[in-house]
Amino acid sequence: MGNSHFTTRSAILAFVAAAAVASVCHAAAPAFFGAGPVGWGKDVTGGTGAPTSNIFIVSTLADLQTAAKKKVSPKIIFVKGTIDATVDASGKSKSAATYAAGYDIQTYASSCFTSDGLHSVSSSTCTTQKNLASSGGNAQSADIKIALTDNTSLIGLGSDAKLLGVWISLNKVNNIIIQNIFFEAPRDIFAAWDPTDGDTGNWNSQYDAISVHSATNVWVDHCTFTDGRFPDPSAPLIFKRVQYHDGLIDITVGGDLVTVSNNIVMDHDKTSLIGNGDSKTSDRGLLRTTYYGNMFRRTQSRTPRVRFGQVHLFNNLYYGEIGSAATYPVFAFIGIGVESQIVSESNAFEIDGASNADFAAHTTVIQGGTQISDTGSEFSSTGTSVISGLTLNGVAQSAWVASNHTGSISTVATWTPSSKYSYTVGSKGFANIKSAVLANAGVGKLTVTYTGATGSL
Ligand SMILES: *[C@@H]1O[C@H](CO)[C@@H](O)[C@H](O)[C@H]1NC(C)=O
Ligand SMILES: CC(=O)N[C@H]1CO[C@H](CO)[C@@H](O)[C@@H]1O
Repeated sequence: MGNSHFTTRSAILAFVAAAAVASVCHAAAPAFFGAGPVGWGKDVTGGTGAPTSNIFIVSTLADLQTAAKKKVSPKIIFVKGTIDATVDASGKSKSAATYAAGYDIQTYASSCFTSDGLHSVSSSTCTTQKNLASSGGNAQSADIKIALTDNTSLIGLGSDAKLLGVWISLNKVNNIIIQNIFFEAPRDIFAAWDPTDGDTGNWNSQYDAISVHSATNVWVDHCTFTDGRFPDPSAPLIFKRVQYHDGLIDITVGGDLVTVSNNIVMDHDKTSLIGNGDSKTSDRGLLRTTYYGNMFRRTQSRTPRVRFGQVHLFNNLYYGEIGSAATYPVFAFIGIGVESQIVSESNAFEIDGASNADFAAHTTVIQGGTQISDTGSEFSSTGTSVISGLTLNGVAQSAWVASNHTGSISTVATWTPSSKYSYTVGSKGFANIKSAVLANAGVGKLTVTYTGATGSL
């Protein structure tokens, strides 16, 4: 309360077509939350200014595919209602058989690996299963992948636009807006077991809700992301729990100039990866990303996990759970990876019932990095009262380092966000940050209408 940037609950994005040209405006949006992207993605315009021939309203996966493939620019794709890529046109759930009849994950696992999962073995059954996984994977990818083109906005109409099981691929494209959409994370039906990943192997999957791969100028705003109907604990146990999900918003291979704002990001493990390899030094100077006004709720890790990038986190609300009853127990909110340059300002961290040592163990994890700077973040183990003296980089620094971090970490910022772009830290203090984010984040907080003509699909 008391801060005008945060008190306006909803903004109206009205898209009204006049004559041949749609006037696309963010009318009446509050200065901070809705007007336009702040931060590294500040220059994003997406499909703004699209003529009506380049404006499409889609309600089916097929129409979304068609609209995405149109080679026109600038372009606006409005999503109306629910598009569910996990079911076929008759409403039947897609399964391995949909994409590769004869594939069975249990048969794949038992024919390709020793019973402890630690070693690969070969057999003709394994070869058959791997071939089916490969062709099935290609078929699933072609089915659920929506590759957007330059200068595109993908925006949910009203407050109930949903993309379920869809993979939005931003691959070598520039200038994209994604707004006001509920995303249920896609699942890779052909998840692969890697016995050499970690000490005891791991399942890995291919699809993110949104992949920013070598793409630049991207703004993801006022969306909701979740595993939804397919929470990780519902997956089968084969060696370990099968992990059908990859990231929600992953930024890799030279992705750059990205803003992720005002989203609810919840019930997921590997949430937002920035940089996918310690040896990818070509990412130096890139992967620049700003996150503000987001709620990360019951996310296990990577909010975000950063390599190389200058990453700015401000006014985000983190809500984690620990303990045996947690469905998505937090491993660590922020991953400090190789050459990462994270500047954190006025974030709110909540883990109910957590001790100071729990916060120290779960707020950050050092994964090859050497630096993080923070000012103004606060911690609460009750959801209301703030733990005094517990800071990310302040007096309790020794506790952070001692609890789980080998070596020391610099708390001095290596870059200054205000020298790169103008922004306002809208809320300060745990309670103000929490109430502002709860009031503003996620799908349905913008009211998006469009009454004009559309192009033909
Ligand atoms: C995207 O928009 C920019 C700025 O108007 C323009 O220069 C560029 O050619 C557009 N890209 C495509 C593929 O049309
Ligand atoms: C005490 C504590 O939180 N230990 C954790 C340190 O980090 C490793 C992984 O990097 C975890 O496995 C430990 O549980």
